[in-house]
Amino acid sequence: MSKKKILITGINGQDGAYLSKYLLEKNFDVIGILRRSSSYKLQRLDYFNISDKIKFYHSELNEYRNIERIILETKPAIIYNLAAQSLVEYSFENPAYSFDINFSSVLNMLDIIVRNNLDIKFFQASTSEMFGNSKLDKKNEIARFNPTSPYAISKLSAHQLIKNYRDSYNKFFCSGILFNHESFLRGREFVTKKIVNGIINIYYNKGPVLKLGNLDSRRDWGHAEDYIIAMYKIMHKSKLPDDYVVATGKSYSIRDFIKKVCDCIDIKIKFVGKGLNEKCVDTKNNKTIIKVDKKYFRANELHRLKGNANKIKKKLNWKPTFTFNKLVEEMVKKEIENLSSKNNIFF
Ligand code: NAP
Ligand code: F7E
Repeated sequence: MSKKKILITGINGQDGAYLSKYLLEKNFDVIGILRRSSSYKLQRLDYFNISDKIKFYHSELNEYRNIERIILETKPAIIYNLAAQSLVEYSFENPAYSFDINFSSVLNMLDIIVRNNLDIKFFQASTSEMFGNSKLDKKNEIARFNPTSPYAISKLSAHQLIKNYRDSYNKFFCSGILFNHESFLRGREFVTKKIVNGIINIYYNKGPVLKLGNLDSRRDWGHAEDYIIAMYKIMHKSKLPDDYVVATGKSYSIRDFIKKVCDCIDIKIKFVGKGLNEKCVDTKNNKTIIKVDKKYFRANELHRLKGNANKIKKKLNWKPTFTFNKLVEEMVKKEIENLSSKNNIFF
């Protein structure tokens, strides 16, 4: 019997790499869409040693005709749409592009499936950013949306579209409302990877002082490995198509994250000063390791996020296996291993 084909957009992103590995282990035929680039782009898939097991197509996500050709040619059973302009701060600089990739491209793919009457299931990577700032402590699937960035608005539009197409055309289209999830494979512009990489470099490589923005915001951080299992369960174990919050239910500040990283490598630190003058200092030698920099503050901040994942826990028997401490410890350990390895990976 031929293997089931799965098409993944954003295959060389953090989640694309973890999901590809998982699906290959389950004996699926994995096909990936990459955007063309003048430089080598398969580092994350190479990290898992799986690049040669995947069939690649090249396309920008917003090239309608090319995406249609790929879908018609491959006829996958499921599309996991993981490609996105995923950096919140960049969406303030380039909202139109963020909207084009995160919303219009989703509309195009759904339209291609419906117009060609294809029997393809579709997973959309929705985001906790859609909730924005609100008084509700733990956000579930029916919490109010109040997006605070062009990124969040583009993702919310796509999220609503998934539901609309599911209801209108009776399709197996689902969204995972994913809270922040991290790993060693996280892009270095995101705060967790930036902190781990920055602090390890200072201590092992004499890197420059790390500059960060708002240290007070709080996030519900899980591990990417757990979150791609949630994606899999939503698409393979759910009888009916639906949307699910994926979260740990705990939240920590950026400051907490810094403290835990320093704890892992046995550095004693203290925070001194206030606001833009705040610094993080190594108490052993009084050396400044982190400075607050205005450049990394956003036009509009989402102050705190915490999710309620009871629905996916009950209906699909999913639960996170990584605690906050275990996540940070793994990120630190792998960053140190990478720095001391000859085949240093640079994302
Ligand atoms: P990521 O590491 O930033 O990966 C995004 C992928 O999308 C990259 O492979 C990127 O290609 C690709 N991409 C970007 N623009 C594209 C374009 N114009 N055409 C084709 N491909 C394009 O993101 P991630 O952390 O894996 O997240 C996966 C998905 O989950 C994203 O949709 C994100 O918005 C969503 N999400 C993530 C989180 C999280 O905490 N990680 C939480 C909620 C939702 P390059 O490799 O060429 O850059
Ligand atoms: O910021 C603060 C920043 O960029 C987290 C994406 O995967 O998760 C991610 O979006 C917090 C924010 O993630 C720096 O102000 C301080 O409050 O790591 P981040 P994010 O914005 O939460 C959601 C769920 C997604 O869907 C997104 O695709 O950290 N912060 N200083 C900083 N953030 C960054 N990036 N850089 C700093 O220097």
